[in-house]
Amino acid sequence: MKRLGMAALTEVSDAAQLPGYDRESKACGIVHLGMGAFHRAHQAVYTDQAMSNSGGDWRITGVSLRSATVAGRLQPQDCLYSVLSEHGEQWSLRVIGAVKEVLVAPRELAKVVAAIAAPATRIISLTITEKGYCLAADGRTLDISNEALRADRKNPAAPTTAIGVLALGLKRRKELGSGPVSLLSCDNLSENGKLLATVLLDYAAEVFPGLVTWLTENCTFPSSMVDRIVPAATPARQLRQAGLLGLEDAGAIATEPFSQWIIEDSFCTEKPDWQSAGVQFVDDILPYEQIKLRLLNGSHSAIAYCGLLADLNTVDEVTSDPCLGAFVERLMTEELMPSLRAPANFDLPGYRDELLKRFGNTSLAHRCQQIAMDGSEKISQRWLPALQAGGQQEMLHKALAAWCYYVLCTELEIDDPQRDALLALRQINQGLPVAALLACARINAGNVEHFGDLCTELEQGLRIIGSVGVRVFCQLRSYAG
Ligand code: CS2
Repeated sequence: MKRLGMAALTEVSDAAQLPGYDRESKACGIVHLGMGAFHRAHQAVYTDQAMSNSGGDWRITGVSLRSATVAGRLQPQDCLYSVLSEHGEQWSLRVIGAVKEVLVAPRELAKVVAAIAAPATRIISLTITEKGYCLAADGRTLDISNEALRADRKNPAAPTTAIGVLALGLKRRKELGSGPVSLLSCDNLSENGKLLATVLLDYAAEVFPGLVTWLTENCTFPSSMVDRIVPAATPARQLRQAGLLGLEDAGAIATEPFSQWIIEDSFCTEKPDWQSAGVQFVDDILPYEQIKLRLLNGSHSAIAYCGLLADLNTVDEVTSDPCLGAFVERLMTEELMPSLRAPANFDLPGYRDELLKRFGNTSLAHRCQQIAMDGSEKISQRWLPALQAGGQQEMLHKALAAWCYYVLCTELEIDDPQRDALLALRQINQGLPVAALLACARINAGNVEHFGDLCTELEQGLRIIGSVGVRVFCQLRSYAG
């Protein structure tokens, strides 16, 4: 089978939609840090559609911060790749042309810096995941004890962290007089734009003090809420997708039909015609972020940990399990929904119903293991605000118990920036170090009321999971006290 690329575009199957613009004539306007599947199935698709609708020089220079895998897959096919959206019988396939090149920061730092500093670059967007922000235990400021960041602070001309690379590029931009740039965070963190501004300014204040005023005068940091479920690609699924496309595609991504992007309207530069591609611009992003983070991501994490303990592999297997499915629905309806302040006319029950359908999408085969990753970073974004909101929390505590059990009482693989600390807690044989574990997830006596009671309840929960299993545990009406 031939491979996808500019020369093979005419051989793409009729079932696939092609970029609706002349690719070669479009220059880059966006630098994106973090070229994972999520960016390629979300922001890049909106940008592709915006250029099809209204033109503009908005192609994307992608930057991988660590691995050369994505560059190795995309460069040989002129950075073209296909996105399959699928739910049951319904599917559609399109080839995305928005990405112009993929740079690998560890080996091409000078090019990355030049791209950030180029006058043509008007937007720098990021999907660097929660841990990329290097947040301290307070969840709001830069973690100066972070090892990679410490190395960057010592040697800011050769950074490896996203923050270090961004700061170096922006310093160059200032020196060249290339003008303002909008910095757009697309990660699952509440008020992601504010957090990005804080960590970047904290870092700059220490290593490039002369940059701080320039940043405040030349950059804005719109927050945004991004939503599309994008499971990690598998070779088997890519093979099937190649069959639909009629060409081999090493960058193939499969996702769901649903996609949403809500952005705070605070750009200091022009932007692509994203609105025509379905992006919603709002003045106050917070309620939308909270709804998505708590109801989608909060439920997702509960599904992942309960699913792993029940020996289930995928999200749809968990939500179709009679005990766990009912548990997830109660968590959403009885606890997470009441903790939220929805904007006027927002249909929260409708949103939940749609989420349950999305979770039930068997085409995605979204693995619990993928969502379980980086729990120590995700939990404070997804569960802590609901813990702090008061009200009924029985299910939420059970979800938290499932995470604690997974870390402390199983042999299951842990993929987490605090892996070493979590494994050390797993080794402790005397008692259950629940409080120490919660502290790793930024939950402590300082930010949650009745923290001691919570720990006692969780310890009891862990024992119950150990004796009756997670399914029965999740069904128990009340066990605390
Ligand atoms: C998931 C998210 O992996 C995870 O932690 O909860 O990636 C989720 O699929 C997206 O935020 C959906 O928009």
